Amino acid sequence: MDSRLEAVRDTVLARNPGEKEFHQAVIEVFESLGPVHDRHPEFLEGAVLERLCEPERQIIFRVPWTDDAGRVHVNRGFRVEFNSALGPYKGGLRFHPSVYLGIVKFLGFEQIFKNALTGMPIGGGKGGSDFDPRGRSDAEIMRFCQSFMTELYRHIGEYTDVPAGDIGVGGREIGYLFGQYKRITNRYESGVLTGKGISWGGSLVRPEATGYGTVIFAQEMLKTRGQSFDGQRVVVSGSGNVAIHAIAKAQSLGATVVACSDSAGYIVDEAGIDVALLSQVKEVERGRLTDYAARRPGSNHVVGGSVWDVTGTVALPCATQNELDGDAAAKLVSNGLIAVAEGANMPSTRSAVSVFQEAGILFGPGKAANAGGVATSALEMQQNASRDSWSFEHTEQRLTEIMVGIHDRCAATADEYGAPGNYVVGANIGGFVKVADAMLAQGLI
Ligand code: NDP
Ligand code: 2IT
Repeated sequence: MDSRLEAVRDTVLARNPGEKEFHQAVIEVFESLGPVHDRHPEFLEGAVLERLCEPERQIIFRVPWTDDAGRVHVNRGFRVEFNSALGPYKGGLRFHPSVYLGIVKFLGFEQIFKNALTGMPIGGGKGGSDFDPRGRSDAEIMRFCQSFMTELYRHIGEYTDVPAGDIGVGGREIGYLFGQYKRITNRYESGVLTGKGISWGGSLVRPEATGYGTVIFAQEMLKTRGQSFDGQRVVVSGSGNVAIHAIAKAQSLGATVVACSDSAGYIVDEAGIDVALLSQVKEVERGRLTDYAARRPGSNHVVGGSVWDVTGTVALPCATQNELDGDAAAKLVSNGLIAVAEGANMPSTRSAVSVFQEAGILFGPGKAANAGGVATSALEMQQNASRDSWSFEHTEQRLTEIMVGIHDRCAATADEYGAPGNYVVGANIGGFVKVADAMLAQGLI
């Protein structure tokens, strides 16, 4: 790392003790930014990095709720409003027991650069709760969402902060959150949340957008080597929103997706994952991958182990942070991998990224490759602002243009800074310069 940035890094780490995922995300970005500071001494003089690493506002709140038996539970709610240089804070809400401030800050920090790369007018933020939705009834989920919004509503708004989904938060939760926001404020403020249902202000393609976008980004990377998805053998992790639509898109481009996973294990389906069955099991029935294996002849469910043991030419990690480590990366490489695109946020550890890059694997980092979700959220905001709704084809076309644009900007930025083919450098510098310029233009903020 550039020595001028080391002191800033040390201060950030010391000021935020114990937040190891936030540290990891900060270090990964700083490692790319030395050359930018050679060309832009004004970023150092203006202490842009010091400011960028300190969220504009952090909100932590109590979320009390009752289960179906009348028992009281207390969870912790978070919203980190990280940076509004380019637009209102924008980013998802995650409901998962592992959520704490360090996770929300890593996600919010990544979101700043991702959102800048989309070219849309959106700042960066993230939120969530350590609430565990697993095994909870619809009524319990609703009561939790209503309690969560009873505090959150005073901090958000279409011009202020616009949450959406992430792990554990999908269309059902956005519905309950929107209903409670409307009830408290007495405003039908469509643009306050994205990922809404189609009949009440949502955008077509938003559910598919992250997974589709990840595959479109990977396809653009493959094209630079004269290849495509056609005939590739793809391994996916996760089996939630991002994974399911990544699988569907990859198969529509001629690939065979042979494996996907959840937190209990993985399935191998040599004939190619049956997306309709996977969606029925995971999205409609909210079941487990064992249910898929039981209903799909020829598929196997493997308990424990790692989905990355399965041989593939393209890997799409679409579950969670740090799910793919250096050993898994080495195994994938030795099994013939040619490309990785991150549907999840920071799924590859730093040593995994080094293994991929040293082996010359095409590697698309999450802040570029999974930006299609938030970009389509921005398209939803655009439709809400004009009280319009676009067709699936038009919206998908916009998503495709945005993803191709992100790919090309990352590639061009990497070339410009002497790191051809390095999408990590391209994404970090491309996102950073846009935000840094806007921050300087807006004075000391
Ligand atoms: P979902 O809740 O729909 O699905 C999450 C999937 O990941 C599930 O299969 C889940 O398994 C698995 N998973 C979650 N946590 C863990 C864990 N600790 N260990 C192993 N498996 C785990 O979430 P999404 O599909 O929306 O999100 C997946 C990833 O994509 C996240 O990193 C998210 O930040 C990122 N992302 C999401 C976007 C979106 O638009 N939704 C946009 C951009 C990025 P199980 O059910 O067993 O817990
Ligand atoms: O990580 C992400 O980009 C998301 N979870 C989507 C955020 C959004 O506002 O659509």
